[in-house]
Amino acid sequence: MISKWARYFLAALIPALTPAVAGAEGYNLQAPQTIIAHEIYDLHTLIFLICCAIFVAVFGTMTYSIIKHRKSVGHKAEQFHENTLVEIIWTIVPFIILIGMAIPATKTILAMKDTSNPDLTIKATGYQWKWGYDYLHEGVSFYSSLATPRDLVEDKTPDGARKRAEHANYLLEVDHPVVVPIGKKIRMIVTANDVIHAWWVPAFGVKQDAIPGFVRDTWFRVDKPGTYRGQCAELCGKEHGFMPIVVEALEPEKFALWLAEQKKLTAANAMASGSLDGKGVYDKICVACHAAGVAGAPKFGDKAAWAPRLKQGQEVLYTHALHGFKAMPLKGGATDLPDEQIKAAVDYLSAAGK
Ligand code: HEC
Ligand SMILES: [Cu+2]
Repeated sequence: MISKWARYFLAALIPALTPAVAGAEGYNLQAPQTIIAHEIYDLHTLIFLICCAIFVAVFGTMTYSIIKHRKSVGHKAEQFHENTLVEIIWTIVPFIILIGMAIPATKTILAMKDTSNPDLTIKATGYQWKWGYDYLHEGVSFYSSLATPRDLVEDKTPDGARKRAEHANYLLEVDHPVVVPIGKKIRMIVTANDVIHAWWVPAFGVKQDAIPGFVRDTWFRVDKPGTYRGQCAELCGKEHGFMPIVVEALEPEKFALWLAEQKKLTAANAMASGSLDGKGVYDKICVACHAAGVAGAPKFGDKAAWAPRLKQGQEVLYTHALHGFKAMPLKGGATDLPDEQIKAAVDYLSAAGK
């Protein structure tokens, strides 16, 4: 028979635990979106329940003993010093409990570390205080910074408190989110440029320290399109709270469009910063024919002349410029220039002809 006290104890404990076990929003981990996050979630629940069972067993026994066997009802203390059986039991039982928790936990950790055969590799670099992303083998790079207006953060706008409350993703929004395709294995390579940061997206079950001078990796595969939010999870300076992470998961077709668009932007940025100098190449080489429109060469900036050529698409123009086309000589005659430089010059010419 359960004593009256034990029943009171259980009656108090069960409602206190129900929200966490039932996964009520706000008390539990975020809804898992990847296999790993699911495994972590289930481990969390399992170990939490084991802890609860131990708690109930230990405190139940203790409370029962204290009340039932108290001195005032005339109970005399039992002596079991150097009782081998008891000592063996209280060594073996915790051992079994620990092994029972370690086996599933180790399986999950091994799965978390299995970054083999990714479909896409993205490098995330932590900076004080933003994230830089490089899509390796794709030539796409950008920085991702906090998009919440500074005035709102520093409470300089009138009625700031209300406006902050209306800002659904206050401090969890960025100018350029990381975009990934759904259903694909994404390998994240994580490092840092200055101090230690950590790339953390709770719904993916991913939390990886970003350490300067070291490269660590992790992976995830999201199945549902959507926007997932995370934060830097390593105290990294005064604006540690202002370098959130936003991951946009798109259908593969939409992702391909996005990637193509980014490639163009990245090439344009590289050109603007001088590393791919389309204008420089044009001024040195292509200008000879294209400035005035020599021998049927489409004139620089002449929209009517460029319109039908642009219609062919950039890839065709690259090929013609690289390999020659009718009176257009191979690489405009500058055969020693790398392909990328010629392509940059084509971009420069076609941008002017748009
Ligand atoms: C010796 C003169 C000459 C030079 C130098 C030259 N081009 Fe041309 N280019 C032409 C002529 C002529 C055409 C027109 C070919 C045609 O369609 O008949 C042309 C056409 C092109 C076209 C359009 C191809 C098409 O499919 O319509 C591109 C793009 C182009 N040139 C890029 C360049 C670039 C980039 C350079 C510098 C690296 C360059 N050209 C240097 C003569 C030149
Ligand atoms: Cu940080």
